[in-house]
Amino acid sequence: MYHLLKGLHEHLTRKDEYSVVIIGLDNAGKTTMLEKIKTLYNVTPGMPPDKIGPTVGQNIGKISLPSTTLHFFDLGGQRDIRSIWPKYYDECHAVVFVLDACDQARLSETWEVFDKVLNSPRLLNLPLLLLANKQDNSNSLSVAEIRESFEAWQRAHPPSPEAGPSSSPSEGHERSSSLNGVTGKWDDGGAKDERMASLDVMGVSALEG
Ligand SMILES: Nc1nc2c(ncn2[C@@H]2O[C@H](COP(=O)(O)OP(=O)(O)O)[C@@H](O)[C@H]2O)c(=O)[nH]1
Ligand SMILES: [Mg+2]
Repeated sequence: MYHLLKGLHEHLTRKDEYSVVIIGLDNAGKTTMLEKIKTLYNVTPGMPPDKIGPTVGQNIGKISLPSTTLHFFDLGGQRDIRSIWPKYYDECHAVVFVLDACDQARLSETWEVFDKVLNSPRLLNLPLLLLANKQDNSNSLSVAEIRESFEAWQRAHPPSPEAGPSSSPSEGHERSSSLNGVTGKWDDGGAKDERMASLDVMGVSALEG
């Protein structure tokens, strides 16, 4: 009887656990964002913004909601450490890509990196949220301007047949896509187009919460 009740209790109080990776260029505000989330949802507050330095490797965080536990992995965004991102893709349930909406000088680099993420086969069917951070700054681009900027970048950088949908062999998986002989484009069954159409873009301020 005890085991039955214990099992029932465990079943009823069980929490689903999800992992979320937070990626984006260095200085976008990823760590500030995660620390703010910790402050908002945990008893122990996250690190204050003035104590946050560049992330080398990963910064982790966990929050408990009534029926869910979320594990966050905020990954370093410097060019030479972005290669660690795909190692987290297998285990994650959602991706948050943070960009600095004030840094127009780095938008092209941002889109180059973001496009690679969009093309990542392991992420094609996962929820992906694009956060246009630093909306508290009067110089920041709005969500509509960010969308336009990415669309313009995509028009200027059509996918090349040689490159394929993902040029990252380190991701290891067999691709389900093939080169379309008529359009000359990689055909992923429309998964990327669907993703673009339903892409969630949100304006936020990690500093102000
Ligand atoms: N104005 C403003 N600055 C921010 C915001 N979020 C982060 N920052 C600043 O951007 C810089 C980089 O933040 P950080 O979290 O280290 O970026 P990360 O490299 O993406 O982790 C820091 O100086 C932050 O204080 C924001 O929402 N608004
Ligand atoms: Mg960081």
